Amino acid sequence: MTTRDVCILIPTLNEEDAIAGVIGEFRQMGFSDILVIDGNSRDRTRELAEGAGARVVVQSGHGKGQALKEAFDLIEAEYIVMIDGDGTYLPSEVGLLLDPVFAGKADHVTGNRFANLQEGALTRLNSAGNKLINFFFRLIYTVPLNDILTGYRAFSRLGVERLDLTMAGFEIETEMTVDSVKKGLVIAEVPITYRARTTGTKTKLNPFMDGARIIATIYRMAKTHNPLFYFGLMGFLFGMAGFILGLYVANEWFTTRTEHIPLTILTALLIIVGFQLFFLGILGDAVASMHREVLREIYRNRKER
Ligand SMILES: Nc1nc2c(ncn2[C@@H]2O[C@H](COP(=O)(O)OP(=O)(O)OP(=O)(O)O)[C@@H](O)[C@H]2O)c(=O)[nH]1
Ligand SMILES: [Mg+2]
Repeated sequence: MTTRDVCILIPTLNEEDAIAGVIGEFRQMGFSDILVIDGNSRDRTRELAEGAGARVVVQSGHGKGQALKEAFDLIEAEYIVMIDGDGTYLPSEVGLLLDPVFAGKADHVTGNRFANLQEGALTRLNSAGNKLINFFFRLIYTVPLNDILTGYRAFSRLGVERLDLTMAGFEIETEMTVDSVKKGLVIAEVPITYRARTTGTKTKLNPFMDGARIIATIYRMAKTHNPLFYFGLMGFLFGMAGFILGLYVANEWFTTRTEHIPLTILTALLIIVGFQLFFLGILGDAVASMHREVLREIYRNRKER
């Protein structure tokens, strides 16, 4: 396994201040297969990337997710490293990410930015948002990862081929992590450094919009992985609404003997629907565990052959 088996994949959108430096460092370390997938930058990103020795492809659609998906289909290398083009990750740390895939110990390696977070790298809002999202992820998927949104990752061929990616925007990192967990790929997390952006480069991420989309993605993808959580949470909300309404109706009856017939019916309905959703969760959970067993068996057979 050498640098020749690796493709360095860099998504860019208006990164003229940082891109040449990132590519240059990888070239110096001996990586020659460098693919920049560009989102129609309006600055000199493409020209500078080519000048620095990368192959540049303009993505056909929009968003970081669409770009990475398109690029994955173009790459034939045995190993893929993806890294942002904004200079916030250190190319010199690529070995940390590649070691576990080279050793065959993992199919997907994520760089944990919180291990060495430099000053100004994440705004307080982004840091809190990241922590919340990671907490929410661990709660649903029960996998001890600390930085699921990291942009510095390495994949083995198997890892890339088994992932089914659909997200166009910044939900792509979430989808990569969650889908890997679902497919039972071995994920390894390694500590990395995260720097502040190079002066001049601008973030494309909207903390509120993208944060909400990411949380929605984590929850939505739980439907098949942790149905008890997915349906249980909905059931709990319905049940709670019914319970609170019920308290009100009962209180009215005991204190003033006022009857609220429609509200009483609504209370009963809410509680029944709540329980039904909860049972749907239990049923879903059984189906999901059986599905996982089948997948594991198929996977084992494939490896033995
Ligand atoms: N091809 C392509 N690249 C994109 C697009 N949007 C962002 N990128 C690149 O994806 C990488 C990550 O984007 P950033 O805006 O830095 O987002 P981030 O790293 O999650 O957020 P920050 O913490 O603010 O840096 C950068 O290299 C961007 O240039 C896009 O629509 N298409
Ligand atoms: Mg960035």
